Amino acid sequence: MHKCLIVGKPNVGKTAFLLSFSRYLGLAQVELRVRTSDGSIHAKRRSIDCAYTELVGPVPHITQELQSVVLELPVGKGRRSFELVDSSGIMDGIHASPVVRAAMAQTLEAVTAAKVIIHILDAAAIGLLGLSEGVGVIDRDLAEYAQQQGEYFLLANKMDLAGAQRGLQIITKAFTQVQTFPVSALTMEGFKEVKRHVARVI
Ligand SMILES: Nc1nc2c(ncn2[C@@H]2O[C@H](COP(=O)(O)OP(=O)(O)OP(=O)(O)O)[C@@H](O)[C@H]2O)c(=O)[nH]1
Ligand SMILES: [Mg+2]
Repeated sequence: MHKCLIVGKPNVGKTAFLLSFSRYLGLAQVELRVRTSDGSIHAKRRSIDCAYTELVGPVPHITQELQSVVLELPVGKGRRSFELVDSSGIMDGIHASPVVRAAMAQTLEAVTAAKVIIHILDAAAIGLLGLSEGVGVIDRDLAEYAQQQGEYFLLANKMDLAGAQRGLQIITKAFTQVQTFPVSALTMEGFKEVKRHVARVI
């Protein structure tokens, strides 16, 4: 089964996208497969509303492991399953917490194994902060690496917020080679285009 890995800096909306896209594809509940950085695996079933309350929030580094759901999309005359994998946020520099460092290492390892990489940026934050502060070295490095690895595209998230249009312009100028979809994990804006693209690459 194809794995689509969601990556990006902390707080950009990776987990919100995982859950919101699952809802968009018709799920009311998710069976989350959680893989911690020490290698243990467990599953948890939640309604999407409960999972959102539990797993999404404004503090960075909420997600500290890989967590995935199996989803289905119409492809040709049939349907195809794929695993959408959410990861711990990665950032520039070396974090003070060993737990966060281990979680980031797990994300980077997953990047090297993924065939489809969905890189999320916070368009509203980038609009506010501008190019040099808003787009991290880690974002540029990731784009360079992932483009050579396989299917790779960007989601400019939080398009529902003020400043996101400016952020989107900055993103498209900074990543001219990369297909970019403006989305909102809150309103599901842009999900139709993402769904069509994912169906092409899985
Ligand atoms: N307005 C708005 N807020 C969003 C959107 N997507 C996510 N958020 C908010 O952004 C914050 C971070 O969302 P998360 O999904 O937890 O971010 P994450 O990238 O998984 O963060 P880590 O797990 O810490 O790496 C939460 O407060 C979300 O409600 C969006 O499209 N629009
Ligand atoms: Mg998260």
